[in-house]
Amino acid sequence: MESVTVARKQSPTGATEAPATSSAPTNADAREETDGFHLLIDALKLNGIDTIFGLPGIPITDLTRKAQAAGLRVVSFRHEQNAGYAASIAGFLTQKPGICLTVSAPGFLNGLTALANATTNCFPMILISGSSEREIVDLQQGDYEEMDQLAIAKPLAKAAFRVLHAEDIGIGVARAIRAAVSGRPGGVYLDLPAKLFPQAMDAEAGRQSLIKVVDPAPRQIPAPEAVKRALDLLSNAKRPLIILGKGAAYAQADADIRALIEKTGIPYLPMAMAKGLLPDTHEQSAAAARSYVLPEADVVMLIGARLNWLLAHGKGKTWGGKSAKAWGGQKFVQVDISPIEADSNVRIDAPVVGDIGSCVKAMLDRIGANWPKPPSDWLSAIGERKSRNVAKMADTLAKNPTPMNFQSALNVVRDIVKANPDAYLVNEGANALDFTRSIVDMYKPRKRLDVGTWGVMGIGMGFCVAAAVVGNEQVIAIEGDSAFGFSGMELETICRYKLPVCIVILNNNGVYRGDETNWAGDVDGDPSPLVFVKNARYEKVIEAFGGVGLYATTPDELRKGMEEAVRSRKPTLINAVIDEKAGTESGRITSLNPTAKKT
Ligand code: OXT
Ligand code: ADP
Ligand code: MG
Repeated sequence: MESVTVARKQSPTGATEAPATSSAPTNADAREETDGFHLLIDALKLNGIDTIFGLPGIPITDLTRKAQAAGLRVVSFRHEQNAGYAASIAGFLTQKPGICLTVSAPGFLNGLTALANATTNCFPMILISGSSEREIVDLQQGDYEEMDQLAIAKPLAKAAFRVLHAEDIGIGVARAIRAAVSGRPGGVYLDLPAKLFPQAMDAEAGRQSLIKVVDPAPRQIPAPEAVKRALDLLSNAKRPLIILGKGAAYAQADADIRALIEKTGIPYLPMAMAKGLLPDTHEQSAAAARSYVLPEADVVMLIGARLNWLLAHGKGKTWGGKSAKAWGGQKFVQVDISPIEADSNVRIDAPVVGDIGSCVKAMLDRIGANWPKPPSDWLSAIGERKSRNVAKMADTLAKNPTPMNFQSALNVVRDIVKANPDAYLVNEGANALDFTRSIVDMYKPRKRLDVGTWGVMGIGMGFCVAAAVVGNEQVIAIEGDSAFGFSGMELETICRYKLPVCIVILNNNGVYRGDETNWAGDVDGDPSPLVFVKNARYEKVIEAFGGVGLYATTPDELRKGMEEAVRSRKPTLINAVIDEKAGTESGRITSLNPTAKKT
């Protein structure tokens, strides 16, 4: 279909706009028409999508302009991967698919890591990419940025669609939204070839073609017998434990989850991004006794958490198994929306399939005043381990070594987060990640945003932008110096949009630590692959964009800098100098390094 010139265009949602093309109308009775650009924008708006994260260029440059003109917030990044991470975490925070918009082949590929990461983490996101012409791509004739993007996206996405005709845009967007948020959320790819955008059609027919998705994430009510089976198991446990994962955080069933924990009296362990679902200071939190409760528990209920590597696959020594892969003897209840998650690693004795809100509600409805509270010897044994670990941590945090170490710097961050519980905490690195997770308490749900299931570096600045834009709160990012490097140029984006983001780089001069020499033993040769320029002045980078750069060598300097950043809400980067000998290989996951034990 050819593009048709009209005097004024009316978008299907009613907004009148300036003509998209410059030539005058050929006839005074020209019918109102719309085109692919406007249909896409209208389809997104109709479904309550108000923000696009992306990076302009052929063939979507005008789409970014027109979307902004039509009232969408278009947040333009310096690299698509960061826009993609922003979209994915916006999806996690809002339960609406986050939109990432990229150009064809290289831009698409740059966004693809984030799409795959979204699918892996169960974050709803839609990667929309412009693409080259089908007839040229399919004959492999060498079009501008030629690539069969749909085929490449498919294995990495929960679903992937291509739209060829303007009248199908409404369907394409509706399918993408449903796929992203229904059931287990994930990343969806939507391929829009360049020719689609200027395709014109009658405005009324265009309006009719759009779909406002009804009930995009339908509740999934668990079977009553599954709920009963789970509660029977749990109520007969001698040493019950609940593990809350990021699926529980995503579900936004905060009050009911808290009621379930408190009514049953069962100790719970939050996975990293479930910290704050109940305040970390809650007396039933067993986080400070993790290595005690996992092997000792007899019945474990997982709510929105998978038994993947982060939980040692539910077996082996972490769980009290006699050997690396042996079952520890626990019985498991698993509450999850995915019916095929159960039994993925160990036997699940009581799967409860449904959305977490409905499952938790169904459990609460059956839990009466006569619910048997967990035996007191179990609770007191946990309490003892907790106090021991908390006291140990308090000792470490009270020290004030020179140079700073991770703990003395994070002691400051812990106070600042406590004083600002609504702030988002973005966190990546290895030691910078692991120390922060255990030292910095969270007080509210969905405030801790981190490297997730893959332990991926690079989410930092994209997550910061999204949290500030859709969460509308102060953001604090605790970054390893290596981790920061993956998305550092987005400091410009943060400054451009004047976002209230305070980035603290825990700078130990390298990946894990900064004191390594090369293994060739050549003092004049190349540096070790794990180290960076010594004493790099990262704070100067943000100054280049008009932000505030600070250099902190003591906890006092760090505290003053963070307090001022939060007070002023100005984009701020604090280069916190950490002892370069302070870190350990891979933080707390040294054992996953294949040669760790040999070196
Ligand atoms: O019970 P015990 O006694 O064991 O004690 C535990 C708790 O009970 C206790 N605890 C507490 N005590 C007192 N009070 C409180 N409140 C409390 N809370 C807890 O503390 C301990 C620890 O508790 P935790 O953390 O809960 O338990 P544990 O055993 O650690 O949990 C296990 C895990 C597996 C759940 C946990 O360790 C975890 O979540 N780990 C995530 C690890 C992860 O994802 N790491 C990131 C990846 S590492 C590596 O891959 C890196 N790369 C490679 C790379 C990547 N990733 N991506 C890409 C795209 N390219 C390359 C790179 C390049 S990291 C990295 C950069 C590193 O350099 P940086 O400069 O950025 O960072 P630095 O290391 O700082 O230099
Ligand atoms: P964590 O890393 O915190 O352990 P995972 O990402 O491994 O968490 O697990 C999240 C789980 O939550 C996934 O198995 C996913 O299917 C599930 N999930 C996500 N959203 C919901 C929901 N609304 N209702 C039920 N389960 C959900
Ligand atoms: Mg480092």
